[in-house]
Amino acid sequence: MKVHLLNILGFCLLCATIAKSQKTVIDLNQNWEFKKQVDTNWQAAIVPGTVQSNLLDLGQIPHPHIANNEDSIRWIQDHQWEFRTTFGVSQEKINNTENQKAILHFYGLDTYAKVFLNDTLILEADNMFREWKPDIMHLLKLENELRIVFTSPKEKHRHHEFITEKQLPHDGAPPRPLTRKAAYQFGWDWGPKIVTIGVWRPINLVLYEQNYIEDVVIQTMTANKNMGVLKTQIKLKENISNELTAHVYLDTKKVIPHSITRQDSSYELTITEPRIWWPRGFGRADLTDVKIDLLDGDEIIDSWTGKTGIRTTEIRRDIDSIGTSFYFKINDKPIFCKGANYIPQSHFLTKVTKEDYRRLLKDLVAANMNMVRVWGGGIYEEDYFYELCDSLGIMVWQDFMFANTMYIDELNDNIKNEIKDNVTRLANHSSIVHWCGNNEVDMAWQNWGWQKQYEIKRKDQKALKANYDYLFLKLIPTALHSILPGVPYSSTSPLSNWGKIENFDHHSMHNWGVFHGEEPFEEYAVKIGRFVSEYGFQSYPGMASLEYLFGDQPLESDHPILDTRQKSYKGNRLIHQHMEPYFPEPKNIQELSYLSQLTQALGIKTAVQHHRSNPERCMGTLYWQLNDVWPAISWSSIDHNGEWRALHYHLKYAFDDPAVFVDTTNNKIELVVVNGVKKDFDVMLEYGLYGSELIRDTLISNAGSVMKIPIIEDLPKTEWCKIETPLVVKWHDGSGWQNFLHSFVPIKKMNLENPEIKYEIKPIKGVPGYEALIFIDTDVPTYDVFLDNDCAGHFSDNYFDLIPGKTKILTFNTDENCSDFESGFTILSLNDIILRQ
Ligand code: BMA
Repeated sequence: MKVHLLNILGFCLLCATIAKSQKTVIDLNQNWEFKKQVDTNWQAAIVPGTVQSNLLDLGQIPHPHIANNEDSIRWIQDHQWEFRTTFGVSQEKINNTENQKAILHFYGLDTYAKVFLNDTLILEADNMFREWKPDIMHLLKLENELRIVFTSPKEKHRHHEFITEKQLPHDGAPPRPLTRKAAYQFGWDWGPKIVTIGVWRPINLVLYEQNYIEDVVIQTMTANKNMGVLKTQIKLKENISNELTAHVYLDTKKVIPHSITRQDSSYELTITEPRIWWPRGFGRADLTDVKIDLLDGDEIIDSWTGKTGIRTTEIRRDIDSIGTSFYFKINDKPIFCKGANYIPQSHFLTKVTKEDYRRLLKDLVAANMNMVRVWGGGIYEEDYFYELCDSLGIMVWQDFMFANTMYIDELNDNIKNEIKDNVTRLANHSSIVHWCGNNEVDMAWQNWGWQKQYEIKRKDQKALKANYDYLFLKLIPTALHSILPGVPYSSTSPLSNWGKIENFDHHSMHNWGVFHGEEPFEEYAVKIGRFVSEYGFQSYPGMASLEYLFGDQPLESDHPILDTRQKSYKGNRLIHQHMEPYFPEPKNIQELSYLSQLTQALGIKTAVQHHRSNPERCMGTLYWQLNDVWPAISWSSIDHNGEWRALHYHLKYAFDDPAVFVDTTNNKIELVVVNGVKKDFDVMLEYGLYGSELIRDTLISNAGSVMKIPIIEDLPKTEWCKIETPLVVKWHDGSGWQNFLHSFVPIKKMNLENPEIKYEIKPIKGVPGYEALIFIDTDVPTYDVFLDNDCAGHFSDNYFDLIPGKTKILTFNTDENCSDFESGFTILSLNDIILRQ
């Protein structure tokens, strides 16, 4: 195999532009090849990339997201695979052996890898989440071959006693608990089993002479408008013999030089009148640019640049008059957290683009959320994910990657290094306000009967529980706090189990009473946790996803292909069970998609309403789940293709500030106006039964307030609960009128009329892309109007109610050329479906 000339040329160009003593970083992500270990033919590979992503690119496997293909690519994960590349290094660097140093920096190998440089073993990797930096100077030549041999997790653990003799709890494939690899890949109740193998993050060669800045951690100790104190830790790659100096620049202003006498040093920087970082709704998410120059005498030997958001974070878990609180304070201010649980966007992680991250987090913001939980069965996300959260003012609840199993102690050293790598990498992201040990491990161990289900012997139970306590109460928080002293940490989510009503008075809660407990949606109004970090309900994806996943099969609602997309033990029965009280029986797959999405939206909106209306009790609401890993029947509010489900549109209103709800839980009818942000609003309200004159009201919705306005006071519940006329609710908070219809009887029992919906489409932008304004009117109250089009694009609003005399104006936009938008435009409403029955 020939060393690629471009690598050498690229390297020499780099040499020319870099001061002699500074480090040189060479990207080694080109010219890769891969093959099954037993084969002889190498094929070109994209790195970072996995075996699966490369085989897909080469057209050698079918796409697992279509039809039953998931099964037909499973063989890949049972084999051993090799990747290789070559690279050149200049003569000058090799000869300069006295001062010259070299490491290979592997940002992520998935997972069991033996790495050979010029046929010498330099690394044995065994954790997908770790970074590796073997020293390779002694092996460097003018022409080098880097070869990585991957062993499959199944093969690796084939002889482990927890495979051959006993079990650990595992929902997916058995080696999952034994391996430090993203748990969702072994199968989850919303995703397929695709155990990837390969190089999933970049590889660089770093050449340096004396030393360089390996890590910088900046932690805010004090943040107020007068003063900010930043603890700055600088870690150098090598020990030092002579004193060095660090020059720190904040927003290009130089701060006092700091002398560095040790490999690890730490000092405090004080800034007057700092620009403070706030979460959305509480101020600007200001970030401060940081540059650190490392000097040896007058010579700059390395520079580090980054950003920091100056802010403090705190978690409050106090005994109070209700039970035990659980909430966050940012810059000393209690913040109501509204958001979603995030799962990995794909099994093809290296194919997730910056644009995918941008779109998803913008969608989160568009639905007025301020927090996202990176769930523990996935991955520590890409830097870019957190950079976006920093700049958008999104708070991140960061789980460590442990979920739904027990962990044996032989992993502990590996885990300790994993925590250090990831906390160091993520430490400077002001968006991360909370670190959490794991997802549902403690709760499951105590409540799910694992001990019996997996026939775990008493002795092993004791050892597993002891190691649980050691990991999540000692090892992980100690490692975290050794880097970021005092940052908010909780050992697990949830800290309290939904099984008993009194548990809702304490801690964090995953409320799975609705769904796993099959309770009706009304229970969301009664069971309100202190911080509800999970709750959710499933629906079918939109038609575009369904058409895609069906491939060339007929689109039928009882087609067996759909069974491949329902991974929950509950099956689809529960969706129908919760749909039945409110909506008619769907007659085809399009109605099934639409009605199941309205059912999901109704349930989750009920929960959000009651969580937000009771801030004295509840200070956080994170529904399960924001996104999908593939096109599926799932809990997500956004389909895998980026299309919003009805839930996401409805959440935009439910999470808004102010949000207006109708509450009938106290046997009276009240309008509830919730304002969770740091701003007062003048609100105009109009409400009343359709057909009667609407009552007009104005009020000031103060920052952080919940106002309850009794309406229709002259009728007892026995009467109003029979009213078949919709209640019209309109409000204006300075940014345009909004409205909805509320029905007192289940909507399918309402006396609805057939609407005549008129619309006008005004294109405002043409090729490339397409954008249009849409004006819509109706002649009778019309529920849950759903607009659709053949072009993949985004409607600014959807699944909305229309009130006669009130023109709805919205936009559609797409990057695609969509010349036939008008002919592909369709409108469906709940009135249409109910009247068609
Ligand atoms: C929660 C999550 C996931 C799961 C979801 C739906 O417990 O933590 O494990 O996918 O419920 O069952």
